[in-house]
Amino acid sequence: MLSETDPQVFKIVKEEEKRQQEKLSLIPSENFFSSSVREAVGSVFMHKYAEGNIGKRYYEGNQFVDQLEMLTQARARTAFKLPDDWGVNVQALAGSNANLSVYLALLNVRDTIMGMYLPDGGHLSHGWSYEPKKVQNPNELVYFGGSSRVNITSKIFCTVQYKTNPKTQLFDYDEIEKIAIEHKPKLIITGGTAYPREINYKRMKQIAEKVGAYYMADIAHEAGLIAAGVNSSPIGIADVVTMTTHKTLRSARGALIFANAELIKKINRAVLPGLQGGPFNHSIAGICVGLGEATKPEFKEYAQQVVKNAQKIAAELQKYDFKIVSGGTDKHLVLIDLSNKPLLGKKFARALDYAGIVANMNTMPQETRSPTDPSALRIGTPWITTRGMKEQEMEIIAKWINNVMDICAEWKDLKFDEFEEKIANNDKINKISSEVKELCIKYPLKI
Ligand code: DSN
Repeated sequence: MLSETDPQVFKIVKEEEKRQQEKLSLIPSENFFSSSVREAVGSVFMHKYAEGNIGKRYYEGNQFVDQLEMLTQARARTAFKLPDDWGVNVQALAGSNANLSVYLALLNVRDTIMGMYLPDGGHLSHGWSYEPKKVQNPNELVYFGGSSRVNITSKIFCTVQYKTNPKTQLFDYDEIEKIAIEHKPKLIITGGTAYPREINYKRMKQIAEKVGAYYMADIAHEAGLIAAGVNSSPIGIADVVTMTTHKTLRSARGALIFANAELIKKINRAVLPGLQGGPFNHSIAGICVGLGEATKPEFKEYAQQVVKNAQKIAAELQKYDFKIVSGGTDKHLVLIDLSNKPLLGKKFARALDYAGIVANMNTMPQETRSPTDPSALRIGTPWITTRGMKEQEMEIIAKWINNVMDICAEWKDLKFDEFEEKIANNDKINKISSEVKELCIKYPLKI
């Protein structure tokens, strides 16, 4: 028993459990898994090395790992309605590894990759670099990065990034096409972390075809919504589809890569021996269980409710004069532009956390501030929907969010540490935190 063998770690685990139980996670990339998923992740599969692929391992003793990986592949095929001539890799340890494997399989050093501009909602692994202390021109529709090549993708490849349309905050497909024609990327990427709208995958594939590029759709955020048929799918349209498994898909932490039979062979070689050693069989076990859950009718209802909840909370926040990027959401996430409010993302996220509402500061389209102190707040509904919350709870949560903004407005000009001192022991914030706790008790996590 951990409590006896290592009380120090046990205590930290219990404190985290209490935090998760008593606070509302509105971080759109987080979710709470079933006890079956967690049991599989904690299983004996964590003890086994299994470099290689099914039936062709470098170690003996993989009879059951092979069975597990075959079942996971089969469930992934079913969950994402894979065409017969597509294959799946379930071994990538995380989303960034999955993306790097695709690049390693399909590209050469210094090839050009074209992804979405990170502050507009792209992802680090889609080619991010920047110029320190330089404010980006929000009116330029294309971005070439800078000397600070913080992500390995920008060290290896030439990068060009497209932005959302400044007026609509949506993908501007004609503009993306122009950029692609001019810069001839070898790979075009969509997807990311803070784009609240559906992407027209067919149009993106047309653009890629026009310039002779591969098209990779990274659906990490919306994978569960796509599996449930609530968002449209790029499977069979894009050349490659990558995703993490632990966000809306509500499986264990890991990643899946889908591609046609020819590309998936190259990608398998890129995962191993290209980038990784042994797969995390225990994570694959959890992913397998989660994929099984994701094909049940209850999961479709869950995914539908996730979107309804996100749309409801966005609409409620608009009533309190919060500006919602792109005017709403098609998905599980809502990006709140705080430029008309007293607090921006950093202070607001910390104040909300004291009130028991966990969110994250975020950049937004036309951002002129640093990602360490940006203009927006990102929220999402996967976790609170797993708790069983519905539209009426979204009304309550939106009200709390607005109350926290009102309470903290008077401290908006304080330095961050002084601001935190004010909110740390504030009666009004503490009262909201108690109310949040009461709501959480009504919708307990099944630990
Ligand atoms: N960390 C993920 C997110 O929060 O969106 C992206 O990798």
